[in-house]
Formats: sequence, structure tokens, C-alpha cells
Amino acid sequence: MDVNVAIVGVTGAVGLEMLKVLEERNFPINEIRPLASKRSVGKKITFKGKTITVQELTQKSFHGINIALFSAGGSISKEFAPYAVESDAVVVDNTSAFRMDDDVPLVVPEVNAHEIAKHKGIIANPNCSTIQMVVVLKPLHDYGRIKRIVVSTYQAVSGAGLKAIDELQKETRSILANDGSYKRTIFPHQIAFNALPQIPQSNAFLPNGYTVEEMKMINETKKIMGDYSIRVTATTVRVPVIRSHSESVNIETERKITASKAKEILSRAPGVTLMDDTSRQIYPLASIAAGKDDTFVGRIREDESIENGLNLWVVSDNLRKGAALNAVQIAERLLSAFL
Ligand code: L14
Repeated sequence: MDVNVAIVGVTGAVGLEMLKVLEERNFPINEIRPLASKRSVGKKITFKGKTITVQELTQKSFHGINIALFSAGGSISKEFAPYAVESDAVVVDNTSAFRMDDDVPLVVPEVNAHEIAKHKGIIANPNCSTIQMVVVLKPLHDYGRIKRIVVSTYQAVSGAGLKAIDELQKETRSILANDGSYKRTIFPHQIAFNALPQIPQSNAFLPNGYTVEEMKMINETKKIMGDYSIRVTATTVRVPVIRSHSESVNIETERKITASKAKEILSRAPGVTLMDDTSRQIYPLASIAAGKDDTFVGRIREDESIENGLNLWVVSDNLRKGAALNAVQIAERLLSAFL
């Protein structure tokens, strides 16, 4: 049996990627229902070679829907996900609205697929930076128990949406032309030729001095790994890259993991591609990961400043594994429930 799937926020960077991933993976769809705010109603989108028309998201949008993929911002999820659940749809929510709720599974299938069965109507898709990190760290944790994680990110502008991509491109052109024509509307400072230690771009800072994105990485990592004893600290930085987040990840483990053991473990880890041959200048790059499904890891080396430490460079497409692909992978695991 094919299922009826709604996408909330279908005109956004992640919504459009969800359509692409569903199509590529041949997800068994009976009806696709493209939903968005009033502003986007009537827009035409292509799905499987057919033109579909965006409909307005309302409380009644979910009649007959089996799976609802939400990616239109936290406040939209908080307001409308309950109506989807009431209509007997299962919600896979890509926002931070429900991630830390005790009765909402927070799932990366390679890490904790078993949590999916516990859902009560809503399953949360983690933050993009967190997803790619835990895909790589879970198999290392299973082998040597990670005690502490220190992560610094280099995040693409597409995480902030289509308008942020546009801002980077226009600002770059304007600076190169030296014509001062572009006036910023998204980022608080110049993003072209720069690095901004503030994500998200608005309301980023908390009383402890961390940003919201940093605290998401800290809290979500523990929940997904199912281990609240892991200590995590993060610095998240926006860089002038369109697609794929890169991360410098330092871990301290209880049991020694040599660099070669880590490579052996990661070479067979699900969802991971080991790309580590420095003799040929081979390591993960945002430009390589863009458009791909896997999370790439390289530059693996022992941290010589401590007894049991490793450094890794982790790169993945933030719109795919970081968002749309992970959500669709969760939806794939739900399919049997509708058969
Ligand atoms: O929590 O701006 O899912 O790059 C994902 C995109 C957080 C912000 C989330 C960005 C958002 C992030």
C-alpha cells in the first residue's frame, strides 16, 4: 500500500529537498500534499515529473494523511503538528519545537532507530550539526566510550534558508564589484569573506554565553546517544559556504582508540564514508559532500595532548542528512505501520 504524505513548508530549502529525496528513493507515495503559508499558495512545484500546486496549511490540512513532514519553523510545528496527530498522521518534525520533550523520540536511524517505536504521534528530526556528528561518534562510543566532546562547526548558509543563500551570493557580488549596492537583511554582519560565531542569526545568545545552536548540539547529542554522562561543549560558526556543514570534533574516550582502529571502525560504519588519505590530500570537503547522502570523515589523528583522545573532521550535506534525508529515513522506518 502506498501512503499519503504531507510536507509542511514545502517551498523552503528543506521542503524542496524533501520532495527530491522522496522522489529519488522511490518512497511509496499515493498522494503528496504540498503545504505552506498563504504567501506561497498557488506556487507550482515539480514532483516525479508532474506539476503540483502548493496549498495553504490549515488545521484541516491533514485529513487522510499518513505521514506529515514538518519543516516550516518551530512555531508552525507547535501550532499545527497537534492537528496532524489528531488526524492520525505520524509527524516527523524537522524543527526544534519538540526535540527535547521526554515523550518525543529524537532519532538518527543509524544511531537510535529503536526509539522510533516509542512515538506518540511525533518523532523529532535532530539539528543538522548534531546529526552528522553522532553518525560518526556512535560507533566510536560503542567501542571506547566517549567521555567528552569538543566540537567547532563551520556551517553553511543554507541552514538559514533560501534567503540566506541569496544574501551570501548578492553580498559577495556587491563586495567584488565594490559598489556597496547590497544591503544585508538576514545576517547580523557581513557573511561574504567572513566567519560569524553566531547561529542562529537572531536571538542567538543565552545567559550562559552560548548560542542556541551550541546548546542544541550539547543537549541533543546526549539524548540521541542515550548517554547523559557524555560531556559536550560546542562553538558554532557560520561560514560563506552554500551547502554542507564541516566540523572539527575532538573526543576523549575511556578506552584508547588508536587512529588506525578509528579508521577501521568508521570504514564500516553505516551512513559514513571514510575519506582519509593525507598523502594524496584526500579529506572531506563541503564541496564533495554537497548533494550526497553519507557523512564524510577524515583527518583522523590521535590527540597527543591527552592519553585517550582523537581529532576528526566531519562533513555532511546539511539539507540532506542534516534535514530532509534523515526525516525521510525515519519515514521509511514508519512505512510498515501503514501496511
Ligand atoms: O535547529 O541556521 O534545525 O544553520 C537548523 C539550521 C538551527 C539553525 C535547527 C542554521 C536549525 C540551523
